[in-house]
Amino acid sequence: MSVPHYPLQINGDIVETDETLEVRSPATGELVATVAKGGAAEIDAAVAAAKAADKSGVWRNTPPAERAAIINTVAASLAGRIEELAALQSRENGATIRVTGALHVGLSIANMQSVAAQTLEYEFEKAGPEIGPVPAEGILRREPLGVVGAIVPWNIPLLTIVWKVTPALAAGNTVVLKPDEHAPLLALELMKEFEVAGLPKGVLTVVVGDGHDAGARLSQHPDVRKVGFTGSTEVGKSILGASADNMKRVTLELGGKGPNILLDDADLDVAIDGAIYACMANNGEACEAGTRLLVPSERKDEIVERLVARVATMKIGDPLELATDIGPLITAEQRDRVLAHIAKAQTQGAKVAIGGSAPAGDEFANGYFVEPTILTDVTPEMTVACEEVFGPVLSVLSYETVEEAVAIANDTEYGLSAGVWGTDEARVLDVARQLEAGMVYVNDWHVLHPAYPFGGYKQSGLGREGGPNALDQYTEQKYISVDRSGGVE
Ligand code: TXE
Repeated sequence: MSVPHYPLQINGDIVETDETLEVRSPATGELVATVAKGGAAEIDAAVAAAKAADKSGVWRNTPPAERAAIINTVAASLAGRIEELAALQSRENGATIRVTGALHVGLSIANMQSVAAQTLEYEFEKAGPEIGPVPAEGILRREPLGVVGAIVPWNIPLLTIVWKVTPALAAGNTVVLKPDEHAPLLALELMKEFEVAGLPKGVLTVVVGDGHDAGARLSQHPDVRKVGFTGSTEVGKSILGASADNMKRVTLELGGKGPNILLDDADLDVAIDGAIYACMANNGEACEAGTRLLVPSERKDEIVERLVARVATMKIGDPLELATDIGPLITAEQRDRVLAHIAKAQTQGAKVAIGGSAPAGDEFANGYFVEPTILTDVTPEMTVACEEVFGPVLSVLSYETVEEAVAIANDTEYGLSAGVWGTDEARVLDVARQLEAGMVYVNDWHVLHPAYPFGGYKQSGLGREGGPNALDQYTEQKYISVDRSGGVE
């Protein structure tokens, strides 16, 4: 089978570059596609095209209903290709097919439809309250920002793209998107769909390239008015720093260290599965994963025993097989980083209850697999309890009182997600209200819904994506006052 090649496309022109990226399956090493790799020069050309498209008014003056219609057309095309695109994503980044179908592609489509619906209702301009004592009226407007940059990671590419690109386009902005160099294919497929749906040239451009080159240029570019970023907290800080020069608006979705509190009345029949799902869905490569499981000390042994029994049944292997629970991590570096975290945790006193290694066997020889791992006897000051691991590694910590559990949960610079399991509604909600996180899941996890915002407290980010105010993040507010005594009829 021939391997597809994706050139870049800037301002309607096909662009081949000096360097070609090979996108390889992290499960097998198989070549999935080749992609023209851009750098600062291609970013400059894409931003110039986006700026020209913005200035021409071709998109910002398109009626919102037409913009929404294009988004809906693309969402419908993606829905018609869901199995193909989910498989492409699984081959590219190793996320399992159940997750790429439901979360990566399925939820992305739902988000696009939600944003399209919001666009129809959005008050781009409305009359404000009367202004006294002069006979004046106010007008409130929401206007596009201009050129928007979107920089996204490899772990859940399409959803992190859609969270930025859809509201940006819906609001009338033009967009330059830089996907991660390890997982650019869904971005390129999305761009093709927008082109087919009739998006004018220059309005959306995808430039695949390295972070330090293409990404850095996009985040520093003086003509870019906003950057939406998902990735590491470290790079997020550099993007925030770069934004100061031209006062770019930023939305940042960064790392997490999600605490997951099992109360003593939690129903373990659901909570054990839930705790594993919280941590290990998407191979543990999720910023809002629940990676610190806080359990009442008197139930710790029982809980660990049940976690181990459940993890022992998990199937690790080919991400394209429906039965697979855990696929490979994205790169050898990420695998080694995760294994190093497990080793360091052990030197600091944690114990491996199950897993802990790269799996042995021929089927794993060419992939970057890590066994699903449960670490016990983890204490809050251990590195594994403080830093994002980004792999299928669940740390179990014990607590004596609920107050202590909440204190441990909140004792982190991250604040993206948190969870609590219990059967007394008043009690679980009381704990949920105390947790310092943008999303708190009660008796479940990963309940991402287009109607609700996604984003973090503290160093997990800035701003929110999706939710009811998705377009606010990609518009500037304007107030116009009209003084009737000045002769305006
Ligand atoms: O992320 P990076 P990496 C965390 C996770 C993971 C760690 C490292 O803990 O183990 O980060 O992953 C672009 N200017 N998350 O190194 O580098 C880069 O090309 C502008 C959490 O892959 O942050 C890619 O497009 N852009 C996370 C994007 O930033 C730059 C998802 C993310 O890559 C850049 C991924 C620069 N100087 C990793 N350097 C989450 N929040 O979900 C890199 N990039």
